[in-house]
Amino acid sequence: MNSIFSIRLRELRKSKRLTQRQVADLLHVAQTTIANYERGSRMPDLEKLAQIGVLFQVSMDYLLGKELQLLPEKELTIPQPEAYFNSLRNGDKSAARAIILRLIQYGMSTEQIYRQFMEQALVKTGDLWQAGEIAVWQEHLISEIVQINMALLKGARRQEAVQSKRILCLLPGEESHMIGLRMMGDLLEERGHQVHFLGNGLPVDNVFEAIAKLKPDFVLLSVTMPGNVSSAKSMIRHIQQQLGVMSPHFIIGGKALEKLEDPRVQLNAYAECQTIEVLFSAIEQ
Ligand code: B12
Repeated sequence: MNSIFSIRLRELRKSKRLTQRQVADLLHVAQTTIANYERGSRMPDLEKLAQIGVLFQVSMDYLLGKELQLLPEKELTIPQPEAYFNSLRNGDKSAARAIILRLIQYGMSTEQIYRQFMEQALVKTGDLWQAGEIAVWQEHLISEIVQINMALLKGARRQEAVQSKRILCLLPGEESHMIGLRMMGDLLEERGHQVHFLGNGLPVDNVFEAIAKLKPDFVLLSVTMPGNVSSAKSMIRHIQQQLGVMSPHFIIGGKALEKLEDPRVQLNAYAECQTIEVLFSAIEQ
């Protein structure tokens, strides 16, 4: 086993005043893995070794025992949204992942990464799709990589449920735009709420069953395509009729609602929100 690697990892971790747990969370591994690396009883694979290098801004050679070599200047600067978009457009999963890891390392919040990198890239994708410069398969690929990166970020920011509002997230009717809602759910979870994401395509009876079993305080619905507003409306009406005063509060959001006049009243929802700040205050007031 490479004892120089274990010594260097320990030194680097201490110099950054990080605990083994924090490093484990950033690298998306168990704390025991880091303990084993530092004990010299286990070596990381190449991908993890590269991530450790990015995390501590040193080369892989240095980690393995060569002279100290700092990472090249370009790898030390904060990645820009354009670079992230380009990695998505090229379908370059590992470049996209490396950018997200660097943003974590620079201490950028999940909300900032979601807003400034992912949402911006997705909106740009939509504009290019409309202009005929991006095909639907590319739009699918980009969405897929973004969701993989979101899971990476979520793993790095594990959070215990402490605020204890139970929240169910789902999409009505034929709606398949789920990234915005996922972002809202992740940010609520990071804040300590208990969130379940049920995704799309669930018939109303199934949603009813889930609500009866999970007993959420709030159900979050997202509607992007105008044609799905009526499904959201009938889902809310159906559940409210079945459960009466026991019905959870429905919070609606998504671009389709921006074109409606008073969507909250039209859909008989508890609140209509588009931003995380408004959502936090609706849930936590
Ligand atoms: C990715 C994408 C897809 C992916 C979705 C993948 C997935 N798993 O989510 C796929 C490929 C499946 C897809 C399919 C389609 N799409 Co599409 N898609 C997009 C794209 C590029 C990005 C959407 C996105 O994730 N945005 C980023 C998120 C973060 O933003 P957001 O959803 O707006 O959410 C924000 C807020 O609205 C809010 N929010 C959203 N929901 C909720 C809910 C609550 C409770 C709260 C509090 C807040 C909230 O939170 C977010 C934070 O800012 C958009 C372009 C765009 N401008 O958005 C087009 C876009 C939405 N799609 C469009 C179209 C036309 C389609 C298709 C018909 C054809 C196609 N392009 O393939 C199908 C229809 C599918 C269907 N039945 O739903 C159009 C819609 C036009 C319209 N209004 O009628 C757009 C705008 C593209 C365009 N420029 O024309 N799409």
